[in-house]
Amino acid sequence: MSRLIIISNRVSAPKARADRASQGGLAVALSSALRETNGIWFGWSGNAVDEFSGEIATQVVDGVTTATVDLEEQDVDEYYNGYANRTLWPLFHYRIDLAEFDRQFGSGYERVNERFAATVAPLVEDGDLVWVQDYHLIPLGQQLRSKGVKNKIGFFLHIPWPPHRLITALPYHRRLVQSMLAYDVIGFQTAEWLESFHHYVERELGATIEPDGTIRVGERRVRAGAFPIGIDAGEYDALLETDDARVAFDTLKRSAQGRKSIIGVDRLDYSKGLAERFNGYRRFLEEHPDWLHKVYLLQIAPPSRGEVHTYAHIREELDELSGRINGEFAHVDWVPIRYVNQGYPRGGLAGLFRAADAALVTPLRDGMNLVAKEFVAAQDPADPGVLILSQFAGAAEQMRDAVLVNPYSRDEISDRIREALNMPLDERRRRWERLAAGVRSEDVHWWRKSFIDALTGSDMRGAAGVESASAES
Ligand code: GDG
Repeated sequence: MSRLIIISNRVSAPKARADRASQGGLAVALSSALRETNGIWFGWSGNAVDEFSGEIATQVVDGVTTATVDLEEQDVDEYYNGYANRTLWPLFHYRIDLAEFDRQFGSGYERVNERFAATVAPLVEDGDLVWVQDYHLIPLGQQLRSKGVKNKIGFFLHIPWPPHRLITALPYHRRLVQSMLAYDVIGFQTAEWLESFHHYVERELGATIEPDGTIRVGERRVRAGAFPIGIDAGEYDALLETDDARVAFDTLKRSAQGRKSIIGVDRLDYSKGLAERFNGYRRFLEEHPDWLHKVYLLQIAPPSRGEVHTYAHIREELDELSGRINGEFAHVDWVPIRYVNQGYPRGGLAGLFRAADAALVTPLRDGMNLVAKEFVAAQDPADPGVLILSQFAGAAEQMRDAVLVNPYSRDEISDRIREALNMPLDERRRRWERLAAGVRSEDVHWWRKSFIDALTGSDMRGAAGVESASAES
């Protein structure tokens, strides 16, 4: 088996075996591939230093080798806070109004990608497979090629690929996309993002798309496919057995006092549609006074990317909105929204998911959305809760048995909440069984294997199967 080299912005340092439950599913899945192949996970350490040295710090924990490098303050500002989070993230989530185009950001982004390539290239040996993760590192493949790396290199984008007309607003968009032709395989979360990519390369780069998904631009051939990421469903079962999960489950059930509970768990990010969700829930309370006192929304929203100005703004907006809704509807013994602005341990979240009667997962745009899958995995098969899912989450392509909703419409959110809270047990079970079967079979190990198979053989059968399997379900 070829050795795997994973490169991502940050490295999720493996934890000792006893702490695995506190690690995310993605980190668990990638770590197991690294362990099996004796591979390396390379990325930024998270530290800022005065001067870039390219010195690599390696660590081996539980059989997984990580290699990290420090960046300069200016790199962090321009590449991470700047181009990645203030240019690409908003633009790729269809928020061109929030995207900032700044020459400094662009040059910082290219500089860091070049620094990553120069640092990691000497670690790459003949026969290694290199797998680059996400929007921070789009041009890395080309940079690696320029350092003489001839190995197979794959790229996976965790966020949406925007429609052609949107991405053309990005200065030097052609240069960015052209750099992607250096990869052997490019993976997207869904058939929709793949289709947008196809449109782009056909229109802007004069590419042709062959029936097996190969993109041909002149002499260059690149495979692109949809590889929807999943969760580690087995690990989720184990999480539900932890003390954290049991305590959280009991606490929620006890404090609900027989009321129905709806849960939302999202990083505090404008793409997650939190204000729209609160407003939709408010519409539900206005339209259905019979539900007052009988339901509440528990919204957990740990802060993210505090250094980016927009995130401070969204926090203020939600504080105010939840305060206003609670002020308007609450009584001494009931508040309609419990808004928690902090993170929870993973086991605790799993217990809360299991205790809830419904989940509102209503991003305005999301590459996939793993919370939707975690909620399904956490349910009691005998009495499962209902997943209300945005039609604009990548997950909606696979999870057709969720209650799908347009997250921009308060009326629709209100209607779907009513539908979920009134849904008879047999329908809840029917929907959940199909959802759970998908979450279990198309899990994170399946995702990793389909991508790696595609990269090794550059064999796209796994990816093509994804699209047809999803369409049938
Ligand atoms: C990107 C893409 C894509 C949340 N709050 C807490 C907590 N979480 C965990 C969830 C889930 C993860 O964070 C969030 O994953 P998502 O998929 O929902 O969203 P992004 O962070 O935006 O991830 C996304 C993903 O990459 C993978 O490709 O699905 O579309 O945007 O696992 O449970 N975890 C803990 N405490 C919290 O309070 N421990």
